[in-house]
Amino acid sequence: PFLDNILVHETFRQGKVTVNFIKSNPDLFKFKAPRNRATKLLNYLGEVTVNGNPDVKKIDTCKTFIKPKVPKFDANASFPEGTKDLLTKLGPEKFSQWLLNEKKVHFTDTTMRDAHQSLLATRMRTFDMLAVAEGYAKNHPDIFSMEVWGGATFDVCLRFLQENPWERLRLLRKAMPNLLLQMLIRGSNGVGYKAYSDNLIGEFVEQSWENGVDVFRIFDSLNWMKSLAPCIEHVRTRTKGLAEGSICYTNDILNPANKKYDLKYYINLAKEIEGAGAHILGVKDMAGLLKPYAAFELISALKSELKIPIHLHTHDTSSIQSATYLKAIEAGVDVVDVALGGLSGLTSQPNFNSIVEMMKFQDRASSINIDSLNEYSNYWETVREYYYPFESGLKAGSGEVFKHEIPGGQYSNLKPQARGLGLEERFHEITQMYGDVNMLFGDIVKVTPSSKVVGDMAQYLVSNNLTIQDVLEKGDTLSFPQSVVDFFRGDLGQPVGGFPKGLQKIILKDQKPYTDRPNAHMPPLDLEKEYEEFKKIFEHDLSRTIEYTDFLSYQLYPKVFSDAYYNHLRYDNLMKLPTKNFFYGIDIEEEIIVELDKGKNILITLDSISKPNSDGIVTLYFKLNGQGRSVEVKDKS
Ligand code: 3PY
Ligand code: ZN
Repeated sequence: PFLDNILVHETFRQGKVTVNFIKSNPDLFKFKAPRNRATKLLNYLGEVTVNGNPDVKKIDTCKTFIKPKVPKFDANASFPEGTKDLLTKLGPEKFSQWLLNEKKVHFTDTTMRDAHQSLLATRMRTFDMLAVAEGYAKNHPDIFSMEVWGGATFDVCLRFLQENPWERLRLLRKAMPNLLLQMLIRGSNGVGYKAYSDNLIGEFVEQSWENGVDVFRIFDSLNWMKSLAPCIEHVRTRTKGLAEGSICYTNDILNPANKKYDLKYYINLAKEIEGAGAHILGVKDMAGLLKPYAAFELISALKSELKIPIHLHTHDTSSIQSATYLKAIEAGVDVVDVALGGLSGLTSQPNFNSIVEMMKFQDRASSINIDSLNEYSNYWETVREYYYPFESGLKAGSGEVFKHEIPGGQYSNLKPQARGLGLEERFHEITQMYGDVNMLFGDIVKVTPSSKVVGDMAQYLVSNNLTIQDVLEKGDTLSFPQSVVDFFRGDLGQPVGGFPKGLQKIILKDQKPYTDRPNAHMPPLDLEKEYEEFKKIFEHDLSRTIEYTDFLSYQLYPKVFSDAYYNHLRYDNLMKLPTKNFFYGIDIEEEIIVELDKGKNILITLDSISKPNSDGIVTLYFKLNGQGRSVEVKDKS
């Protein structure tokens, strides 16, 4: 290919080659790779069949899968009008008024974001979503919104699923053009774990809107208004979408001993969020701590104090959160977050299907077709089996969540993490320590990324057999996890009531903390210049077109993006493979159809696999559209 590039080069063809020809023409090194996509996919299938998917740590050899049943829909019918059409017609301000005037309770379906983030370590693949997205949008036009993006899905898409999160968004947008698509954004932390330059977050918000997001649920992991407000402003000024500024709920407003996070605190914060221009107020109960009677108090007060609609989110870790929804609905909440039955409950959201049944024949009942909803729940129940290695192993709801206050998504991750550290049998010590660390830190709001700091500290203390007392007495001799040091320096902002000063000194030692916005220390990114630099690094293989959204992925997660990019060059777009084959490879005589492009399908079958030769090389004999193809793979076992 290098010679080809020389032969077609303008300078060469004009016979003007000098000694510096190669040095001064770096584009000679840009090779147009053959677009042999099917071969690349066969190489992947060969690799994963012989050596496994590195993300799947434990295989159950007895496991069998049932083919998921996709509920019927009319592919030729047009999409019935839904909330997205209404937003386009009304614009965000009037849309918000429309919602406020609705009598029935509305639903956000979190199945494609928070539900699998909280139950299956965020591993749900676009393939399984796309199989039902169009039918779901056609059969359920009365759903308020589909939460499909943001939170941890962005990182996990690239890091573990080898998918482009922007492509997921665009495909879902196309498949559900009538419904509002919703994302979760961590204010100044975007979809990452640290603060980013303000102009990068602005750009990210704008591109999220351009690629399909309508509702931006914005929160700050410390409920710090200074980090929330700029993001609300980005949505207002750079998109025509809805800014859902959110309060993160912690502690218990009905506990008389709780002087910090009482009703007054939440009402004041909510008013500030409304004042900053939010179109909707989100009440984000990330750990599922909002008990039923507290929900009635809180939602009633918010309804009487605010002029914008209220959208409630919870996790069913304790298993009593449907009672919370009942009381919140009685108090007038406008929208609640639910997950389809097959992916609901425990650390996920309450059961959509059952909540719709609960509201049947009531004043605020919704018009959702429950029979169809049940079919989609069954679909997800079957699909869920493909993801068995990522199940957390939790079997029942736990009242202990009211003690340790661990967010749903983190709780289900903590168990595998403890296993990884060899601390599985001390899991309950870790959860208890989490609660103790929270109190040591001054009772902070705990949600990504502040929750990670508390989790890191709890695991550090348990694994080193240290106590809270040890931290206070000999903390100056201990070296704490980096995330804890960064947090006490002010890198995630300022917690409610400030940092406990004595502890801050113990943790920071000689470092100086700061109290302004972490973003204030970051100069704006020179987007144009950086994009050009980015293209120089990545635009050398034309089999993967570089897009501006890739540049944003790179800015948020440089290493993760690079790895995913090179993986794409090697194996092509793995999003196209069925989930069973992506995680577990292909069986002998199994047939798979892969749609490379619209209407362009390939049929793959595996005929046989050789024994490893003396170099450990295994040959897999495939048929690709009936033609024999062999692939060689080094057996790493
Ligand atoms: C996230 O930030 O990913 C969350 O889901 C927080 O609750
Ligand atoms: Zn959540």
